[in-house]
Amino acid sequence: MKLYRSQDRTLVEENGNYYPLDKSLDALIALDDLHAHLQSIVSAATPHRLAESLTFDAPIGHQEVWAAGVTYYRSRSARIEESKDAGGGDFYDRVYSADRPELFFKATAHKVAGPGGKVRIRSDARWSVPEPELALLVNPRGQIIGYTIGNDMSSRDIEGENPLYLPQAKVYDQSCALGPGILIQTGPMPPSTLIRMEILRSGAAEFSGSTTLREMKREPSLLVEYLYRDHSFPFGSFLLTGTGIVPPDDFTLQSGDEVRITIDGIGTLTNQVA
Ligand code: DO4
Ligand code: MG
Repeated sequence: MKLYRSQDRTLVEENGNYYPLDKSLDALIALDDLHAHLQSIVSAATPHRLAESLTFDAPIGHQEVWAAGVTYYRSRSARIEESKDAGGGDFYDRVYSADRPELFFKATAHKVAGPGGKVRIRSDARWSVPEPELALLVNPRGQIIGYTIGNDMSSRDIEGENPLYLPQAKVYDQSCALGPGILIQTGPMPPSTLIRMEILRSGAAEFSGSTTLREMKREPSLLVEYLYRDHSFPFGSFLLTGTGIVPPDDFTLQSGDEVRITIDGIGTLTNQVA
């Protein structure tokens, strides 16, 4: 079952049928057992076939979006390379193997683009990339209740110049995209789950890459355990789990590029670069 937001309504989808809900996303995420609640609605209601023209909004309410970093070997190597003049070899290598993960604040709803919306590159950045990531939906009690697709847009030149610039490299208007819907599932995603990214320029593929969740070094539940330690989230949170796909160093995003991120079982998140 997948949860969607469309024109300020919430909907649950199963087998191509959509069922309107009478609760906000915030209220749904706070429920004791969201999966059971949605299942009871799907079993009791008459399905609606949606009009073709329906568009989906970012599936976020008042949740904060956080992100984990350097959870894939590919991310570790790319960061070491981009920050070598700033001594990056050491601190990225250390965080890759340390018990404590890298966790950083990424966005609130205001900074998040939905499916079909525009993501942005910073006006003062020269080297920008999308980061395709599995996003966990975590309820206020620290339980993972769903999964969606996240794009952790990043300014690699700013991040590489000095690690203390990370918040500026990562957090700005439309620096994050989420969607299209949230797969509501309490069990883990299979390690074989494929994450794919394609970047189109003038309609032609400029970059494509893939990875699987098996390549992720850390357990999602442990990332959540660190995030929720001494830290409360009354509306729950989204946690991006890091990127395992990094375009080559001579690639930078341009205005007009289209970023397509697909995760097995969830769908495809498509955004244009403003
Ligand atoms: O350490 C910088 C950010 C890492 C990151 O965003 C990632 O690995 O996905
Ligand atoms: Mg990232």
